[in-house]
Amino acid sequence: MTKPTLTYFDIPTSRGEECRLALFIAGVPFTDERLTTEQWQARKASAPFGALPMFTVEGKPPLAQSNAILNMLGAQHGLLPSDAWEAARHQSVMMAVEELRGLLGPVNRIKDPEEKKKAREALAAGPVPDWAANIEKQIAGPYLGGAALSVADLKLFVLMGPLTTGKIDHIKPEIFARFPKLLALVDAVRQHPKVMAWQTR
Ligand SMILES: N[C@@H](CCC(=O)N[C@@H](CS)C(=O)NCC(=O)O)C(=O)O
Repeated sequence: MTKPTLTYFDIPTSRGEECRLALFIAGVPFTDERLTTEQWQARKASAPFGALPMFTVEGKPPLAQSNAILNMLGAQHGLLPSDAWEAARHQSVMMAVEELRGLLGPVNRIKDPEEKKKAREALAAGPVPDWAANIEKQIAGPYLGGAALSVADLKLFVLMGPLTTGKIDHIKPEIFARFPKLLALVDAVRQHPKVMAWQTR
């Protein structure tokens, strides 16, 4: 059996990074395939939904959609609760991460700096803190479900890392000060020994 392959771009962020983190933490040996834009354009038509990440396991067609990949890895490797209701609650948070990405993504692609600033400030004034307030209510602490790390924690961490460290212009990290559980979750994942090992490998 050959190793599974996680295909994404060579960037330490977003949907591919959360899948790589899950694989690394689960201890699954995998081929970390990183495509250039040109390589991706040549393969885009063959991806199930024309987007990355994509997870390929011998004998099966490629699996796409970050949440589907994370759900499968989580269920296989103890990174999702075994209780079906609690697992579904974790999945609802992962879907909420995708909803926020759906708001942030189009703004990231705005070319005009003034227009981008205005759009980001508008998100920071309402939709982003409203989203964070809903997530805050879901967190048991330190992780989403309590003491056990899950794929939903990894997804929240990958999304929130840049937002809480001022890496997204015009979205000030201070807007998250009202959400101590969310900040503590991000810190707990950042300090997890395997997350640190992945980031310093
Ligand atoms: N819902 C999908 C979204 C996938 C997606 O938008 N991927 C982006 C990168 S994060 C992509 O492949 N962009 C390049 C393209 O669409 O050609 C998921 O969660 O995996």
